[in-house]
Amino acid sequence: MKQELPKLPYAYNALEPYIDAKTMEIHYTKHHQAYIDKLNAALAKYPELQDKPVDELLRDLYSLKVDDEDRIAIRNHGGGHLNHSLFWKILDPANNKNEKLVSDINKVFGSVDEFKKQFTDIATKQFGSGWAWLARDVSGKLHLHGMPNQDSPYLHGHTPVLGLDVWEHAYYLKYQNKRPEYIDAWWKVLKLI
Ligand code: MN3
Repeated sequence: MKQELPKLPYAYNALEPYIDAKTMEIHYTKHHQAYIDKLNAALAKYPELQDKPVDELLRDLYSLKVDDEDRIAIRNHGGGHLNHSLFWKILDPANNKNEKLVSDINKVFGSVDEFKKQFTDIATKQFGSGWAWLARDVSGKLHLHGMPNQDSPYLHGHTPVLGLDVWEHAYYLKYQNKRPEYIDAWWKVLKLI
């Protein structure tokens, strides 16, 4: 089965004024779609992999029987597809606070404010394109990661919980080079914690 763009559960302007409608539209219909198209192209000659969930493709990336260039494409575009699918969900303005997540954050980081400080620092300092991640390891413990490009926490067996896209395409129209202002706005949109 070919991968498809998941439905965006809210309008492009739903995150205004923090994330503008034009950025949302381009990010979702152009950038996310391009990752999906390129992932489908990379999987075209491996029918046995097309029904495997994308997170499993990433968890098992180095044992997949694929050509090296296709492995790179699966890493980049499979990652891009999954990362953005999660990004739209966690920013849903209909989300409520996730009490379990807040409780786990308090246990690991001491407070939500301290967690935000550390996560913001990673997002701010990520060199070039990439993401800041909060992810759970196999035991459920929370970890912070800064990862380049579209690399996913699944690549090292972690399950992503919160991800902040700091590629310039995520903020350049509204915030230009001011990544810290975009990160600040992103926290205002996030309802989960
Ligand atoms: Mn993006």
